Amino acid sequence: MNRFEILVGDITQSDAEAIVNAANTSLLGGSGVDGAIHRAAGPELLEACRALHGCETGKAKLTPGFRLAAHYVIHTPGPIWQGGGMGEPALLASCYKSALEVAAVHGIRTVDFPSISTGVYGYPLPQASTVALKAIMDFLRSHDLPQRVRMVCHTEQAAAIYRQTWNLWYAEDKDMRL
Ligand code: AR6
Repeated sequence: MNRFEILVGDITQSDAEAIVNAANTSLLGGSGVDGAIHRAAGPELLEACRALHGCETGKAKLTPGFRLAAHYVIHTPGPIWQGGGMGEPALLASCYKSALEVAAVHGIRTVDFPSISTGVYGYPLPQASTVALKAIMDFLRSHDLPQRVRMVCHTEQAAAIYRQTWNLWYAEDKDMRL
């Protein structure tokens, strides 16, 4: 099994043990992938999120997946893009790292990510993909869990940008190849 893959799809349909939600700091739902995950998981997800009392940008918190095929949802609020000089890259990297740490601590073997911050929050995809792939690859190289991580892009165009970034930095990575 390749430890890392990039694919196109709807993350609410994922068969991974955990999916990551590009949330906001209230954790009380929203539009985009957050709205889609809440709709697919059912109202129990909102109740579970209420009990968490929010989450800081760059941190991550776990809930059950309820009606999703995924057993867990790992919620992480990404940074809002403000031009790149307000700590956005470090915060975005922290989202991926925190989500993977939560997964590892809970013994979760497979995790699917959406492209955090690149919708409503406006983070440009080329920059976001560089940060995302570095954070994921650094984590996988130093941890046995999760065994597999996938980037689930909503469009072929987004996946093409992730693949381009992959080819630029990681094409030599034989153990993790796509
Ligand atoms: N599966 C996979 N990816 C998806 C899906 C899906 N079903 N739907 C959208 N995307 P966004 P953000 C992609 O806006 O930028 C919410 O209101 C989408 O194409 O969902 O982190 C939250 O509550 C894009 O590339 O998240 C926050 O307030 C990516 O998911 C705010 O939006 C992220 O887009 C968070 O904004």
